[in-house]
Amino acid sequence: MDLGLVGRANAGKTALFALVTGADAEIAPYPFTTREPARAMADVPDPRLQAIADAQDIPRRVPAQVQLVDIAGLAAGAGQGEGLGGAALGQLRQADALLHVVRAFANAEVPHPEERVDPVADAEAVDLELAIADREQVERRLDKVRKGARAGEKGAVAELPALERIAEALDAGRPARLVGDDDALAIALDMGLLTAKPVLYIANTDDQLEPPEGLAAHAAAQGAQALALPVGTELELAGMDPEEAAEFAREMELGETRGADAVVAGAYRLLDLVTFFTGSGPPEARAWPITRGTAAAQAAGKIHSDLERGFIRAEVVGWEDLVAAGSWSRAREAATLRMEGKDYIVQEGDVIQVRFNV
Ligand SMILES: Nc1nc2c(ncn2[C@@H]2O[C@H](COP(=O)(O)OP(=O)(O)O)[C@@H](O)[C@H]2O)c(=O)[nH]1
Ligand SMILES: [Mg+2]
Repeated sequence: MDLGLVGRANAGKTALFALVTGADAEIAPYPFTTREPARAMADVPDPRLQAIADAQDIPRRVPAQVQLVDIAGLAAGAGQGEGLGGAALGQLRQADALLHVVRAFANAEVPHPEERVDPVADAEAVDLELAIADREQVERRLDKVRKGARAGEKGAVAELPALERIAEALDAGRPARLVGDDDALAIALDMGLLTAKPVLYIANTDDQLEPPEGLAAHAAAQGAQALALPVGTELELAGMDPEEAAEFAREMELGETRGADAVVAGAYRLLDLVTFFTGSGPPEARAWPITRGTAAAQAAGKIHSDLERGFIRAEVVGWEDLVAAGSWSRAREAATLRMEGKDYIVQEGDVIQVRFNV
């Protein structure tokens, strides 16, 4: 699952990328230090995984992961200070969701394209740029599909009204994710339209833990959510030894969980995945992301193709019942563990052991 970073130059995209993935990245107050898209994985924090493993003394815990993509800046548009452009945006079409980093920190040493800090205006500028790129892409597709529809091609005839609705939404200043009907949204996502993707706004603050006034409202109007993260401070904390960092976080009243975890957890929720677990005993408990509505046999195939091919049945228990029971055998005794067949739709938080034969 790919999360693409967007935002104006010097908003702190690369800093967030480094914070969340722990990857070395060049963070500098010059636009366009990022040339090739950088990619790195981040673990998705999940207290359920820890609880499942703790309850059964399972040493190895393998969290779900997401990939962050920090796109290359472009020379074109640099004068306007947008820090994004056609080709760079193209690198985001594959992303499953976007993280939109918005500058809300003051630091005068870090140049701002317009020499002011205005989170809502910045967010609007980037969103407009995304919408323009989408609109151009829709227009190109419309040209093709209109021709096809005139020639009586079935697919084109079916697609045309949906495409027109997407164009209407964009022309009215609405992102494609708010087009309002499922057919059109599916087409928009399939085309990789940027404004169709789920997005999480991240206000890069000095130390505030709430997004600035107006940004949450802007996010809501875009069919999205916003959170705040003092990326600079969090990066400093990440560089300290854990005890020192904990002390510092207490003094700064930054809360117990580190903010980067909240970003990854929030982004993961955006993807609207279902998480199931394996971990019926040592040595390993693991979280597995699947699309909503996946049947047990296909879910087993995520673990290993043999498990799908030779699927007999799945033993399934809700993670809370397993934790309460303390072990797989006690969950069976307590009758909270049940047998499910290959067509069972895997539910959020299921812990699964697959019986198979190949
Ligand atoms: N004071 C402060 N500076 C930051 C923060 N986040 C990033 N910066 C600085 O802003 C500059 C640009 O950050 P960078 O992550 O490269 O921005 P990008 O262009 O969006 O990738 C760097 O000098 C960072 O150190 C922050 O939260 N607070
Ligand atoms: Mg950067």
